[in-house]
Parts: sequence; C-alpha cells; structure tokens
Amino acid sequence: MITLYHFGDAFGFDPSPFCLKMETYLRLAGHPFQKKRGDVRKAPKRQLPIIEDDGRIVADSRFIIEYLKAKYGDPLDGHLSAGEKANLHAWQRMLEESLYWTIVYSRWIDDSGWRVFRPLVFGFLPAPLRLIIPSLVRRGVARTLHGQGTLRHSPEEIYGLGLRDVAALATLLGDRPYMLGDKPTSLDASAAGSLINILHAPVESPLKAGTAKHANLVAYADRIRERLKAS
Ligand SMILES: N[C@@H](CCC(=O)N[C@@H](CS)C(=O)NCC(=O)O)C(=O)O
Repeated sequence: MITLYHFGDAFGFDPSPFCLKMETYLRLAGHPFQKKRGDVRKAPKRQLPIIEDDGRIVADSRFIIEYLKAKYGDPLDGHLSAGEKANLHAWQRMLEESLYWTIVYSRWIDDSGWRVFRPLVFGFLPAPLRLIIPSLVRRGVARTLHGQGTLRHSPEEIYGLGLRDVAALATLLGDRPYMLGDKPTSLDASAAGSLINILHAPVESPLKAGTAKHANLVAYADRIRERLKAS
C-alpha cells in the first residue's frame, strides 16, 4: 500500500498545493493509498509530499509521479501524444514554478492572508512556541521569495503576475471538463492542487478574488473537490 506523507488537512484539504496535487493524482489514477502526517524535517529533501511504497521512499511530486508511472502504469497520461505531453509539461511548470509563488505570497507575506493562515497552520503548537516559530518560518519564506524574485515586485505586480497565469489557465480549460479535454491527466492534479488552494482556502486575497471571476475555474475546482471527497 502506498503511503502519502503530507502536512495534514488544515483547510479540510492540504494547504500545500504539492501535497494536494499528489493526493489528486493518486485518486484520479485510482491507486489505493493511505495518508499520514509527515515531518518535513525528516523528509529526504526537507519538503513534502513524499511517498513510501514497499519500503521505498520517493520525494518530490514530479519524481513520485514518474516512479508511479514506471511501477504501476500511466492511466492518466499514457494516451497523450508527444505534443500533448510537451504542452502538459509547460502548463504544469507554469502552475508549479510561477503561480505557486503568488499563492505563497498571499498567505505568508501579505498581512491580511498571514493573519488567517498563521493560526490555522501553527495553531497546534504549544503557547510559547506558537509566539516564536511562525515569525521565524515567515522570515525564512520571505528570504526564499526574495531569492526567487517574487518579493522584488510590488503587491499589485505580484498579484497581477499570478492572475495572468490564472487567466491563461481559464482560457486553456474553456468549457471542457478537464484541462486537456474529456479525460483527466496529471495536469489536473497540479491544477486542482493550486486552484482548490486558492478558491477553497479561507485566505482572502486579490488572487482569490480574481480567480473567482473565472466561472469555469470555480466550477472545475468544485467538481474536482467533490470527486476527491467521493473517492
Ligand atoms: N518540487 C516539490 C515542491 C514541494 C514543496 O515546495 N513543498 C513545500 C510545501 S508547498 C514544503 O515542503 N516546504 C517546506 C520547506 O521548504 O521548508 C514537489 O513537487 O513536491
């Protein structure tokens, strides 16, 4: 049995777009699995998600999906042409290397997001640590966002960049049930991981407000979330 180690369902789903991506992938692909709360400090790359399968640990959602495809087959992407796979690759990178950072900004740096995010994610800590740890982690996230480039922009620019990604995604989806057509692919795992985290998390932001204007993305996130709950 595959075990998915993730942060936990603080929002009724995992606040990490990558952990929610992994859960969505496993459910859409129909692989039986169990979820356990992971410890990022013990993960091989100090990040979650990781999986354990037959005693083997695999880290990073991209390598996990490669591993699962090699071991259990490729029910989601196997039918795609080389061109469609290239397309999928580019969209996935947009979600995970671009839009992701606006999501991070909206929760960790934007004060209004932080006020909501902090107690939800760090509320489990005992009182003295609850006062110290969140600010330390927040400072680390700010350093990462500065190194990566996002924090060199104004808030308007950061949200503007994120919302351009969202608008492109809305155009891609159009009126189809899944991002690339009638059937789910691994792109839907990435898209759901991000969109459910933007639209269904209790963090209000210009990113959420702008995404909510795309009726097709709202319906898509609702649909995939229902499918996750049902399976
Ligand atoms: N490329 C990785 C990204 C995973 C990732 O960024 N995980 C974040 C949560 S969204 C994490 O574990 N952060 C903890 C840290 O970096 O200290 C993947 O696809 O799995």
